[in-house]
Amino acid sequence: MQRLIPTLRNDQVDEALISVLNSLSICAKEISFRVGQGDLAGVLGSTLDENIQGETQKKLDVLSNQLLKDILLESTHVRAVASEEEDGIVTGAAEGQYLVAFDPLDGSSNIDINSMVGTIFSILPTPADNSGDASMFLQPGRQQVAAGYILYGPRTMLVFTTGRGVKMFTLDQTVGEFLLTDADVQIPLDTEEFAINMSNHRHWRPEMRRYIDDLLLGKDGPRGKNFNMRWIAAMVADVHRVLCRGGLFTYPWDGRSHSKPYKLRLLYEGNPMALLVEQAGGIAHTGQEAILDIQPDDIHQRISVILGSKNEVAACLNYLEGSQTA
Ligand code: AFP
Repeated sequence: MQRLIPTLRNDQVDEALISVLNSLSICAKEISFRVGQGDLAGVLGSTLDENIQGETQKKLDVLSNQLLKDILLESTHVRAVASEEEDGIVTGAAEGQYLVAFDPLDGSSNIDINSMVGTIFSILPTPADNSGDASMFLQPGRQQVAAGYILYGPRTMLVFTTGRGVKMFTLDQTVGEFLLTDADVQIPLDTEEFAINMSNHRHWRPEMRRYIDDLLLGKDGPRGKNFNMRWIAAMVADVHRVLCRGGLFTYPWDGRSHSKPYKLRLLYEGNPMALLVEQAGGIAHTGQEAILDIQPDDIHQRISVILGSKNEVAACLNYLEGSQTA
């Protein structure tokens, strides 16, 4: 099986980007080890701090964030990083060609129960004006030069795209190498599986409630077939399942909080996952527009997400036709 760097060279990826992806793979091995140690290394539980999102930080959130910052900002190819766990951007080499936005440990609420978590990353080109401030990151997701995630599950997997399709690598713990295990990921066009946090049903727009209610009616309803539901409460794991066997994943608009009607972040959750899904033949949408077309106005901006199997996302969007915000 092919290793990471030869695979990237086969795809004619430029050496600077290869170096950044290799830095991410080094972080992945260390985080994988720490996640795997859990209580044995005293890294479970929460800190006394909150992040910019107002969320209590888990010890592993902070550790993973620090590790990614340290290793990425050592690189002369990284101009700056933006993180879910950082209020603002952290600048690096003035000559760095790339920006890296990341969620260091997505699914933190799963850490203490030994469920799946992951690191999500998005790599953007440093803009020509190279302002050195957060505005550098405010680029539509279509500008990403690479995006992906590391999933810390029974197997540690590195999944990413550099714009030439989606590849999956599995960490061989015996030699500490990521080996290519899927060279061309394709999302099935149709599915019988959906992923949503059903406890928010009463807060959704009526059009989204009707779409989900029709899924639940199964073959007795207008869809004419039965559906199954999965919810891992870690986007990285739910999207991995969609890439592996199809499905529809959504975290739609809800009226719980008028200040925060959306849950998922654009820069380091929506955009990287949207690039992967589109590269694998699926659709990634907000209900109003393709996620990759959004012009960001803040590095921690949140959005509605509907992504997965092309024909099922299209069916969902038909229900939402004309609704203000899905
Ligand atoms: P945490 O990282 O705070 O656990 O949040 C994970 C997440 O941002 C995303 O990965 C999940 O899909 C979603 O939140 C889960 O949200 P619920 O807690 O509403 O299930």
